[in-house]
Amino acid sequence: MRRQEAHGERRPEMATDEPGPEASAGAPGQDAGVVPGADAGVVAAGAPTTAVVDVLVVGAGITGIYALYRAREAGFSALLVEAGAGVGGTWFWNRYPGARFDSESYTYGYLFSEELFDEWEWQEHFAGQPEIERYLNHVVDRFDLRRDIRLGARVRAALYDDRAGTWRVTVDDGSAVTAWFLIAATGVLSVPHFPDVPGREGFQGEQHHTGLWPSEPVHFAGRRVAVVGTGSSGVQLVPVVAAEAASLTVYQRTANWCTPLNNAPITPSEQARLRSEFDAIRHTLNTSASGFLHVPHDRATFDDAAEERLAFYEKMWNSPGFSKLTSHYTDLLFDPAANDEWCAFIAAKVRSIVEDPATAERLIPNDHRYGEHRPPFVAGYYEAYNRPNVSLVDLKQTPIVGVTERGIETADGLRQFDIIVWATGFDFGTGALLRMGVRGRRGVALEERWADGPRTFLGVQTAGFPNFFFPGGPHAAAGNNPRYNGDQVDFIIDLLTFARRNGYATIEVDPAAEAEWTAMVDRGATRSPSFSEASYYFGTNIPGKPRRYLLNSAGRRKLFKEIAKVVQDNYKVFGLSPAPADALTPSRQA
Ligand code: NA7
Repeated sequence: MRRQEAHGERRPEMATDEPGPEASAGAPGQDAGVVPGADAGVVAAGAPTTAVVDVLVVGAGITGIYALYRAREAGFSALLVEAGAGVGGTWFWNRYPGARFDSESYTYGYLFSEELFDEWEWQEHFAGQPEIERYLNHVVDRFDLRRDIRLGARVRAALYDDRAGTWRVTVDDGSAVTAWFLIAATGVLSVPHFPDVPGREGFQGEQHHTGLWPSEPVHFAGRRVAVVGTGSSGVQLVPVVAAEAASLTVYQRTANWCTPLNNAPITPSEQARLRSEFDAIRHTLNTSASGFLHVPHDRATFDDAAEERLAFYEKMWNSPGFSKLTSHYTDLLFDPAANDEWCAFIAAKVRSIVEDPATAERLIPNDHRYGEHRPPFVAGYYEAYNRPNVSLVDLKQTPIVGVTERGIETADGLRQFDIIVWATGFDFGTGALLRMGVRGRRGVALEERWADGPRTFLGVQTAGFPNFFFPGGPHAAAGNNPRYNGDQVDFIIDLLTFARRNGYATIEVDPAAEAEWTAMVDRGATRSPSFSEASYYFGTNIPGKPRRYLLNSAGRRKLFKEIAKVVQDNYKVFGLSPAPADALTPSRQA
């Protein structure tokens, strides 16, 4: 048997008369010669050929990197394939000027290693994209993960082989991978959405999507620029472009309740405090409902007198990032009157910042309350409209008619541009999973099974797709994403380890448990506090997409509770079965 260089650690117990990886990968249906934890004779990462691994991770974002780390630490052979030319996922693709965290840097990064936490000094409370990308590259090198990462490799198809119990995954670099377990860490904001505007392809200038930003710098200086979209990405980009471009025209369909991010450098004494409080920080982040460090408030709006409320709102306005949601009055999202007061406060701020009253009015939302859409956090956004080179077009009054070779035509005429930036969002939640050619038992397509929206158990598995997991996908988070996604990765790797220890190779969730979790998500989505149906969390920004809730409406505590129950019950909710009869016994026990 020709054995190629193993990319994982060499397994001394692997006898040479065992079926080779090429045979296994070439025809898993006839040759199920590998079980999890047993031989994983795989090829070097980067080689466009065939590999066999215990765990194949798709996506080198923050979740995928962690899944690779955990899988390897648990003794599984693992490979990660990533479509991008670098690691980082969202933080690789969204490299537009102004892109940055709006969760505190040290709450978003990894917590599995105190050494890592100690040695990486985030420069700002809310790091910008270049620093985030550097951090993720550092993690990959620090834990020697790069040797198991293949970049520039987009998954084209993932087929479950009923007979062998393995996944056969084909990648667009010409390679194929056979894996026992397939972990799609493909992200929720990874398929950019371009609006279906007539003539878009024919524009003769430059055009970019914030979520597909090129590595080479885009030069705005002296150019006429359009930014379409005023979600979190658009409002981060606008002040940066405004400072450089000859002119900037912002096309807004829906105004958002933007409040200041209140970023700042992390001082040496703060760095020292972060280090010394690592255990407490990790504990809070690993247990809090939101996955943030912010301390919840203990008062409701009308517990305070008008004057006290004003002082509190001022304090909130000046507080960092999401604390405006997590540390606000307890009834902010439950009592419309309470919410209206906060909105009135923000509206007054907008009017006080934006000099042109008509522009100010257009920037104030009139169709949703605070928290019904994902709130963006800004630095210099409203101020940008005071520059003479910046103007705002309200698409509700003058909708886009089309894009011509020279610019954007709205109901009130054509404006000419050198650059158009589409900050128009993503096919959230399910976009990437449904484009990966996933076929489960009996060839059933994931897009068929989810034709009416995703059905999941804990946002990690769907029935009929054994050994297929999707942490950080639909029904996953409702707070600081990496914390939820990390909980799911931990759960999955622990489950895989349990299965291996007990001689199981096939893991498939009970459809009844899936139905229950999905119904719970749907029920919660109609209750306060929830995002409105107009938000992309219901998929409504994508024409034809089923209107189903895509987050975990019950929150993290419910996830914890369910996980504890499942573990306590020895994972019985998952159908666990041994590998096909001719497969090897797992060689390693956890
Ligand atoms: P978002 O938040 O989905 O924002 C997309 C923006 O693009 C939003 O203002 C949309 O207006 C606008 N949009 C979408 N389609 C159109 C069309 N056809 N015409 C005009 N305007 C349009 O995406 P972001 O990238 O800003 O943020 C995504 C996430 O990244 C964010 O939530 C954070 O988690 C980080 P609409 O509101 O739909 O009227």
